[in-house]
Amino acid sequence: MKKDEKNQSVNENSKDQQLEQFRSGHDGEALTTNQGVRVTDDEHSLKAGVRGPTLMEDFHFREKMTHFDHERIPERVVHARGYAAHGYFQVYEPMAEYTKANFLQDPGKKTPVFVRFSTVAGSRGSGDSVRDVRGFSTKFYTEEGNYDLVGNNIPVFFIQDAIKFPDLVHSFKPEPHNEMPQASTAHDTFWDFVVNNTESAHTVIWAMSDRAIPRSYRMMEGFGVHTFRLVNEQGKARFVKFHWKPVLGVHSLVWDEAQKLAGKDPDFHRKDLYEAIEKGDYPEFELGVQLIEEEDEFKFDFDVLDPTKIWPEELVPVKIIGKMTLNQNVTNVFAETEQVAFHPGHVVPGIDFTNDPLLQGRLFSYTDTQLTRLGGPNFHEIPINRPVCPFHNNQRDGMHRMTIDRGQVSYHKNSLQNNDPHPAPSNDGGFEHYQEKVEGRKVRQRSDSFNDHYSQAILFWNSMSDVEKQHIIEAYSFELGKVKSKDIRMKVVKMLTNIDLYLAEQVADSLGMKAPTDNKPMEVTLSSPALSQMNTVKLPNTRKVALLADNGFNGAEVSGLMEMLKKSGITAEVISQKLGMLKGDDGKEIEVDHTFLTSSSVLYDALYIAGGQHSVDSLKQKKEAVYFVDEAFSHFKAVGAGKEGSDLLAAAGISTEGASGVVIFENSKEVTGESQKFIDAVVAHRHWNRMV
Ligand code: HDE
Repeated sequence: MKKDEKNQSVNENSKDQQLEQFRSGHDGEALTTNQGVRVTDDEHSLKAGVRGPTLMEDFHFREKMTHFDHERIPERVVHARGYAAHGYFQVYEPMAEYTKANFLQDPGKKTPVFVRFSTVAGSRGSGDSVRDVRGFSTKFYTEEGNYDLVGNNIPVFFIQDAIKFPDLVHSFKPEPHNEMPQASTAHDTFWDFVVNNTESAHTVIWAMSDRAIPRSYRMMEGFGVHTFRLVNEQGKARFVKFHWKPVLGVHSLVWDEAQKLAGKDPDFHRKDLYEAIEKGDYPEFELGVQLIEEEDEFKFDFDVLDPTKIWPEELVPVKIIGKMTLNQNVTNVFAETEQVAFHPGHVVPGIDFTNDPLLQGRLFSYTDTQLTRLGGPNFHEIPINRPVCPFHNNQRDGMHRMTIDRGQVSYHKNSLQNNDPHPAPSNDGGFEHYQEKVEGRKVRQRSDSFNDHYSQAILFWNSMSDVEKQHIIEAYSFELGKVKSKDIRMKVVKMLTNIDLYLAEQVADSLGMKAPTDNKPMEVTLSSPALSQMNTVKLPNTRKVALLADNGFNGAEVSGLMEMLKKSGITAEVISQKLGMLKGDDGKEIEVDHTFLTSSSVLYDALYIAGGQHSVDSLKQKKEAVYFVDEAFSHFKAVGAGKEGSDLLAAAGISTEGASGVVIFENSKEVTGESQKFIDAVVAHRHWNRMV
């Protein structure tokens, strides 16, 4: 069948319809064994006498226990902790000028996608909010096959050659002699690796920035990191870097909050994603491409093949080409999120590789790791991994083969089956590798053009606001404060003198050391405003406000506020001393969502203290309420309060006089104007002026 005739019908539901064939519900069904035999009793094993030994012939017991004994599969060697969702992608306009990839041509087409977000270092059960790079993997189920964009939320990587990946990972994983610390780079071996592999300097400063503690998976960028190629129908290729831009902007936690969240709610990010999708607040990301003409390969002061370098957006603009919407949670986390197998080598015609030595090594690693993790070579048949287009070849057998291949023939070339399945020429959809000219000697070397390890670390530092710089200083200070070796601490400080002397001095000072004075960073005057989160999009949508109240709260004010928040897409949850109903001063009741025991300010973006003297007086007596307010304020969050609510602020030692992001509703009957001020304060996300 010609490519054009087959499967032009891929739409946003194609993957879901395919998965539906494998879904199983058990409502109203009798319990059976895996052989389909009905089971009479699932609580008592078969015994010789009520107090006697269990009998081997109890096939139900044996089968149940055996299956349970083998429920676990190896977790991913990196990116073990993750969460995923389904959605679709739509291109804004045909991209034929740049690529022949079919899913990038028709703005009316919705291509199904599956996206998995992850942390890198932690085990499968580790906390979501730890300081780490985040994985951002997208599988596009296109009619030309699966295309995987397996990226991160940081645009550069720690190393320049894949051969060093096992070393990098060994250094940041828990140390082998005591298996500590979990999901953290704040230990000796990681920093030992850093100082001995200075190509890491740029990515490390990103990892020490607020990018490594995202507020939500929905609020972080994604990057393909490597340089790939887009190839059009005429065979013309261009270098490309891929970007995902979150419609909600790029937002972060503060470090104290991130650490507390790891205990208060280790599922913070997965819950956020799951709940947003359940509520219909579908996360959206725009796809952007940066393009460099092949003939401009050597025009820049970075090597386009070096994965430790960005292409500053101000130099090479990001062209926004489409949007991805995540609109469906998985049915079963193991079947989908855990068994999904991404691979940067899964490309479709129109997308191709470059010689980035990190990418080249990845092309080997991803299939290889699935062989162990998913138990053999047939993992492409697992429902979540199947393409939505047909696939045919002469590969056969292996563990867990599900396809029942008809016929006598399983080889190419053949005459017994008219040479089917037959290769397809490129004009019939066959993948044709870009014919890059390559020549060279076999060497174990790196190009000299990869030698600059610091200029873009400096560029990143230059691009940060003062607040972001302070956070970076604190992050290095935290991590190195946990490093036991003074020698390694000093070596990192020395390394920092190649980025910025103030940074080095401040970190050294926190470690009780003096930064060496015999070194100076190279001159880099460039900065990239696009790198600072201060310049990101700020929206009210899906922000979460904790509303502190008790009996006697100001009813008119609270209902007016709630209405205004809802209109802006902000959710409010009522926090009080006990669950149940609270009665307002107008006799109306509201339901309490959480108590001070089950909740915490770190779970919210902002705080509102309901007015009403009785309510406020009661909360003032409760040290948990006072702490809640104090903590939210100290995390720079918007704080609103009804007139009497300012008493609780005072109890927390917060002066409302000119405090940034604090909005007092003086006239609770006129909530509209005050609410807008409060909403603006929430939208601002953090009120950093409180730092000074
Ligand atoms: Fe990966 N990486 N990686 N990586 N990576 C894996 O594949 C590897 C790298 C990334 O949600 C593994 O299926 C090597 C860069 C993500 O399932 C493994 C190198 C980037 C995920 C592997 C890199 C990534 C992985 C482990 C150096 C950003 C999670 C389990 C050359 C562009 C995918 C698995 C998911 C997972 C190898 C570097 C992103 C072992 C050898 C650079 C998002 O194959």
